[in-house]
Amino acid sequence: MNKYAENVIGMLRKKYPWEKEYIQSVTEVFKSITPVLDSNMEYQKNRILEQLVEPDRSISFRVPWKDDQGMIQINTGHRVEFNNVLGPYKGGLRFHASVTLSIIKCLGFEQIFKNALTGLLIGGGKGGSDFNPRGKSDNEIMNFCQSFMLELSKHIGASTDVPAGDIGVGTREIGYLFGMYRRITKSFEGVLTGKGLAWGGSCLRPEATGYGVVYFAEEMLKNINDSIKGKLVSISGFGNVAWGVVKKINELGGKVITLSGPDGFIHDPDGIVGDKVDYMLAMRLSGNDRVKDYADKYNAAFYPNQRPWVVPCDIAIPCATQNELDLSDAKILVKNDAKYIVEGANLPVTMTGMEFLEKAPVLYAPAKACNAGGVACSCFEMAQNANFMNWTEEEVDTKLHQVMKYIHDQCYDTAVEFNKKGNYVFGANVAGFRRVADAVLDQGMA
Ligand code: NDP
Ligand code: 2IT
Repeated sequence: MNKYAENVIGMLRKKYPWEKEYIQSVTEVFKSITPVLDSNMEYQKNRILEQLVEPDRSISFRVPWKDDQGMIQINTGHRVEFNNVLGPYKGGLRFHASVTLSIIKCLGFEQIFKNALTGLLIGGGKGGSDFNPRGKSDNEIMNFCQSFMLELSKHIGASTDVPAGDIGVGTREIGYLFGMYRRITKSFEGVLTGKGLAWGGSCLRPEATGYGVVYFAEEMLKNINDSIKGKLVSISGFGNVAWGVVKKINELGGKVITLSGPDGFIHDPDGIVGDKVDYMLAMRLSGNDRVKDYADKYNAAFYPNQRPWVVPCDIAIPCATQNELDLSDAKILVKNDAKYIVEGANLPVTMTGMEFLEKAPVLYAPAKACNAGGVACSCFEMAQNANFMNWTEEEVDTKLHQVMKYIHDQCYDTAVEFNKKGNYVFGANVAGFRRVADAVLDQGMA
């Protein structure tokens, strides 16, 4: 690694020794950008890395709410506004018991470069809470969202910071959050994305992340004269991203044969097609964190407490959460002749898994490049809201396709420029970093 980058990581380790996830994501990006830092001293002279690793501001707050028994519950909320050199802070809200400030900073850091890769005008941010939506009633979810927004509303706005969904936050939660923002501020504006279609949402936003992942994969395969048609695809998760991936893979003639949840995975050799795809949505909305229900209903095999990567496939697409595919999973996939690993979730592959995949005979696409379709569509939603207009499904889909091809080509071309053809991790990190870092230089923050 470049010496300057090493020093900045050392400084982070000293200052925030408990932020392991955050430091991991910074290290991963800094490893890649070594040749750029080596060849351009302007970045070091202007202390660009120090400027990027310290968020513009990070807000943590208490979220009190009442459960259905009338008991007061307390959770912690966060919003990290990382960097707005390319546009309003933009990134999702995650509600999950595992949320900590370190995880939000790690996701927010990734988001800066992901958003930069889209070529659109969006900066980087992320937020969330350790609130666990599993098993909560609709009323409890609403109470929590309203209390969360009571504080968050002081910090966000259509041209300052625009949150969206992530794990545990879908259209229902965005609805409660948006309703409370509107009541507090009297303002009906594009302050959140992922809204319902009837009240300012964009068509295809629910599908956009998953569709984008598959559009990216399609470009990657096309580039070596291959296609999705006839491919066996293993995925993890059964949430929003997984659902979009399944729909688009089916449309392009591939076959998805696995899904997973915290309870284990299912293997359905007939493919997740027809009403099985709708059933994914029903399972998600049921509030049960079980994928076994699918196996019971459709007579598929269920493997408790295991991950789906043992099933032979051509394409593996992790779509659940961070660090869900480790070195041993990566080795099994390669041994079983998987040719493409495409990240639907954010940071799903562990550091050692990544290092192995970068050298393995596979094409490996990192999340910040291939799951950027969600945030890109969020930006389309902001544009529609700013103009009080709605675009058609065809318009949104065409633009989404263009953005994903643009991201693919940037990653590919940047890797070629540095003699690392086919290394999408390198291409994504360098292309994203250069756009942000050069904007910081142009805007004279140093
Ligand atoms: P959902 O909440 O719709 O689904 C998440 C899925 O992952 C659920 O099946 C969930 O089960 C499972 N999951 C969550 N945490 C864990 C865990 N610790 N162990 C095992 N399983 C887990 O979220 P999304 O589909 O929106 O998000 C999935 C991934 O995609 C995340 O990494 C997210 O950051 C990323 N992403 C999402 C975008 C979006 O637009 N929604 C955009 C870009 C990336 P359970 O809840 O029961 O734990
Ligand atoms: O990780 C992500 O890119 C998201 N959760 C979507 C962010 C957004 O603002 O749409």
